[in-house]
Order: sequence, then C-alpha cells, then structure tokens
Amino acid sequence: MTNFIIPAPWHVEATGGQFTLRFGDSVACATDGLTVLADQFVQELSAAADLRLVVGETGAVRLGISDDLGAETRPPGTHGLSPTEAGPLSEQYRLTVSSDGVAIVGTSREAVFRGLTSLRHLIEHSPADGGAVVLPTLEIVDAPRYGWRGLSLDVARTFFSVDEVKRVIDQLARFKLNVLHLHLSDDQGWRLQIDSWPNLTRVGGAGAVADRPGGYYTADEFRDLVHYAEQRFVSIVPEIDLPGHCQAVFASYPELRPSAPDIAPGIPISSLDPDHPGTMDFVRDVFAELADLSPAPYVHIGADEPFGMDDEKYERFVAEQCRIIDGLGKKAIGWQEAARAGDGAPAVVQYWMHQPEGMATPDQYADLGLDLPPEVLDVIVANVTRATTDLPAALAQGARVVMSPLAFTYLDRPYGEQGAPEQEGDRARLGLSLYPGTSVEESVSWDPLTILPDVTSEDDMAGIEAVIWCETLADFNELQFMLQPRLAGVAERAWTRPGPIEWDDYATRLAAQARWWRRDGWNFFRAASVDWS
Ligand code: TNX
Repeated sequence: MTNFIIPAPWHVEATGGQFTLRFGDSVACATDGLTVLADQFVQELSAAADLRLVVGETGAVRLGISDDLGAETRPPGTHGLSPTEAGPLSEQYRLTVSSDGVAIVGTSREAVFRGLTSLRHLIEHSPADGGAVVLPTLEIVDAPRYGWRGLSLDVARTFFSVDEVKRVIDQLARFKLNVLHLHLSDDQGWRLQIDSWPNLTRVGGAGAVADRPGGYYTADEFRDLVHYAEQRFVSIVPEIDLPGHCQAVFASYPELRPSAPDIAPGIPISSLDPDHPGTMDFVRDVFAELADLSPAPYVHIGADEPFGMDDEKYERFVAEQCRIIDGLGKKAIGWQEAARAGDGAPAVVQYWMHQPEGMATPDQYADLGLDLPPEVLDVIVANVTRATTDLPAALAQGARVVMSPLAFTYLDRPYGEQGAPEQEGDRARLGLSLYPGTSVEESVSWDPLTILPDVTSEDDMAGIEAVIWCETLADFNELQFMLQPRLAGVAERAWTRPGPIEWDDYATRLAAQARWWRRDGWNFFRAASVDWS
C-alpha cells in the first residue's frame, strides 16, 4: 500500500487505518516561512492529482519545523556536502498520516519540502473518488544518505529551452534531487550570455551538434531558471568547461586559438593555452560575470579531457581557474582530471571514469568503426590511462568526490534491455554506442563505496550525480526518453541507505511513477523488466 515512493524512505511503518483528504481541506503552517511551500504544494497538486486543497488556519494537513521530530527513532546523519552550504545538512522529516489528519515536521524548510514531496507520491497513488483521496495511515521518518544529489545536463550539444529545463527541474524535485549541474559550454556551443565577450553567444551559441538549432540563456533567463529551481530546493551549479572542449570559444574569438600544431591533420587543438595573449583575461572575465549571475556557492570549472594540451600548462591553468573562483568568493568543482593540478586542484572533484571500469580501448573504438585518426586516439587513450591516478591524487589532497561513475550514472548509455515494441527503434538509435547498454536493474544495483578501490569511506564523498551528454539526443523528446526511468534509480542510490536493491519492490515503486509521467506527457522508456500497466 505504501510502496510508491522513490527514493525509498529510511523508515516506513503502516499503522493499518485510513484517512480521507477531501476537496477543500486545508494545509496549515505553524510558521510563516512555510506558507509559500504550502501554496506551491496546493497548486501543483491540483494539476497533478485533481485534489484541490487550500492553505488555511486549521488543517487536515499540518506543517511545522522543529529539531525534535517527535519520533521514537531518528534517521542516521547525512553524509557529503550541501550544494547550498546553508548550514548543516538538515533534511530530516517525519510524515504521519493518522485518523486525525496528516502532519509533517521537518528540521528545516527544505526538510518540510521533502516531506511534502513524499505526501504527493502518496496522494497521487492512492484511490481517488470525487475529489477525495483515501490515504493509508502510516509513519515515515526519513533523511537522505548524501547531501549532494544531482543531474549534470549537457545543454551545449543540444540546446534546451527554459521551459524544457524547468520540466527537468520538476523531475529532480519529485525524486528529491537537489543539484542541476548545467554544462553551459562545449566544442559545439556556448549557452550563457556573457556581456564582456558577446561573440560567445552570437557566434558560439548559434549552432549545436550537426544541424540542430542553437540557442543560449540570457542573464534574465538564467536568473529565472535559478529562481524556479530554488523554489524546489534545487541548486543550479553552472559549468563553464575550460581549458578543453573550447572549439565554440575559438569560433567566437579566433585570436584565442593557440598557435599549437593540430592534433591530427584537420583536427585542431581544442584546449586554451594559459600563455597565449588574452587567454587568462578571458577566463577572469567569464567567471566574474558568472559569479555575479549565479547565487550558488559552487562554480564548475569543467577541466575534463584537455586534449592536445601540455601537462604543465594544464596544471597551471586549473590552479589559476581555482584561484579565480576563490577570489570571487565561490568554491570550484571540476571533473576528476582537475586533481592533476596538485595543491592547486579544486576541493571537490567529480569522478567519471577509471579505465578498467569500461572506458573503450583503442581496439573497441576501431571495432565500432569510429573513424578517428590514430593521433586522436592516442590523445584520448593518454587521458584515460592517466585517469586511474586521478582519484587517489584527489583524496590525498583531501578533496571530496561527487560520484558519477560512467558505468552506472551516465544516462547516455544505451538501454541494455528491451522496451515497449514501438520504442525499440529509439532504443537502438539513442545513447552512445561506444558504451555497452545497461538495464534499469543494473543501473540501480550498485553502491558508491564498493565500486572503486580508492573511495571506501563516506567521509570521501560529496554525493552522487547522474550525467547526461547529448551527442545522440537531438531534442527534448529524446532527452526525456533517456532520462527516465534511470534518473529515478540514481535518486534512489543518492538518497536511500545502502543495501541491495530488492528488484520486485523497486520495480513496483518504479511502475507507480508511470502515472505521473503519463499525466505530465513525459516520454519514458518502458523497460520490459517492469510491469507498467
Ligand atoms: C566524455 S565525461 C566527456 C563528454 C562526452 C562524454 C560522452 C566527460 C567529463 N567528458 O564531453 O560528451 O564523454 O559520454
């Protein structure tokens, strides 16, 4: 009966009775700060579940904030980092449905929001009759395992509009994820207005992969996204990916292209050179504007795959990026390669690959018929080979790790199991064919502390992020298809306490999400291993 919630709460106890929430019942707030959450809840619920509640004085639903949850048991503490750094990690809540009504007590506004999210799951999946919903009585006591729970979204290879990104934020909020990491620049596109370097968007933002339309976010649009996300306790962590992946920068400002030789005939270097005139001024200007625009304490510096770049220049470049971010009062986070900057490396690094874990070898690239010149393969392989030492270096420097293992959290991997018959064409076409496919079950059956020899303690962790790259995803419909249902699985891993996934239980909870996805018009992959009926 209560088996509807993803991610699974820490403690759920059914108490055997029923409570009916009726049309016009009210949600009462013990403190003013909660009214805005109640208003939003009531509004979203009427769109999602045909249940109209109001915000009022005495409530069938009562919300409050207290350090004392009033429960006999208290969930264990949360590990990792808070993406907002707003005090200690505080998302503990207790949700009680009794014969008198519903009560949610949380240790913070954010905690109450998480409790309301669980209540939404219960309401949407309980029998409704003429505007009333019959809830099972129960007690939930809950708190996340990790403080940083996110999705990295590649808006550079394919541009997604503000409204589309808001719909992604809705997915994050529903599954209690709290970070939207926006990959705002790459070889194929620059997606954020920077006033001091206008060609970045005028030229660099005009295209995308192949003939897909370009686009970018104006400063006002970016602020609007930040605001929409904040209302749902999602922090937008903006990434400007430097020094590698810079072809869009060079297209916008050819004078920033270093005079280094091409990597292979016809394949020019894609990385900036810190010693090239004007380059570090460019970097300072861009991060200064970004820091002004983004309220988040973290700025992502990218720093992955510095193809064709000299090691010493790379290390110096990353250290300088981190100094710049620090000088702006922000904290830098970088992809794992950034750990190579030694003392100058960021204090948070995002793990993505470790060669033995399944990055393609040169032979595999060749088998796939990827027509890469040997010089390019050499550069890729050199980066992958060095990757095995990135995390030990980061941990020795005292860094925290955001875990985004390619094998489990990359949602641009093809689906490795059948879906609905009419989806088989999309399944074959979408996702990078370089990677072996994974099933929904495989993608949720892992633990961040057992997949790497180097990361074995919760103290090493910041949290978990799913990643979706969009080389193979041409539009929002295709993005939706690859995001769900595996994003829900990453949320389960990031929130729920360690332990093996019981597939039948998980599949039942996953199937329950289909109701909302269908109602929302979200194009999800109907894996044959789940009964979606
Ligand atoms: C590597 S993962 C990249 C991206 C690609 C991705 C494809 C990472 C930090 N960099 O630029 O899109 O592989 O999965």
